[in-house]
Amino acid sequence: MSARSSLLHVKAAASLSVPELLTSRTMSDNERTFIAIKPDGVQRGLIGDVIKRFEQKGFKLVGMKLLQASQELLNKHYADLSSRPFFPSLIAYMSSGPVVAMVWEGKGAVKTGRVMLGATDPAESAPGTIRGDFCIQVGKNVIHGSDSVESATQEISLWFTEDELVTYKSCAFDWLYN
Ligand code: IDP
Ligand code: MG
Repeated sequence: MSARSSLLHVKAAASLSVPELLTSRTMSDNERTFIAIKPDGVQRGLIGDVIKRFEQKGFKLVGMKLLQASQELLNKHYADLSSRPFFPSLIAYMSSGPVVAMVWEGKGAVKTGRVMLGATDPAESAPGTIRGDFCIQVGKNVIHGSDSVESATQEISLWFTEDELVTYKSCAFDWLYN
């Protein structure tokens, strides 16, 4: 780290509150992604398996709720797919039962989360990924994950209010990051 960037870090740290310093909220390890276990994943008893994978990877859970998603929420969530022929069946699928909405935090959480999910079509998803291990068809592919940092920000604000997200330091933090 150069003297200048080191000085900038000191200046940035000086402007933080103690909780912010404790949780390193200025560092890149605070990237957040929106993950949702879809109705088939909930009904098939896969909530624990999905959470376990994100936990054991080292990501930190900062928000979670079980909810029946409204059509309005789902129309907004999948707005970019509204012209696709499968859109009506996608909305019907996503509103066919409760979903588990989660926010996971950690360095590279968006990109790594997508790798952990596997390809959209389970027929193409590698073994070892969630879709590769737990499902068969694209119309019942168990899980959603944000595809970019920008869409993660937008999806998190769509599904969660700020006070539903928790800022804390994981006891594993110092064993996960240099
Ligand atoms: P992603 O979930 O991997 O980001 P997207 O292309 O954003 O994939 O599609 C959103 C969701 O729409 C998929 O996860 C899947 O549930 C559904 N979907 C995508 N393509 C098809 C299709 O060809 N037929 C039926 N459903 C589809
Ligand atoms: Mg997508």
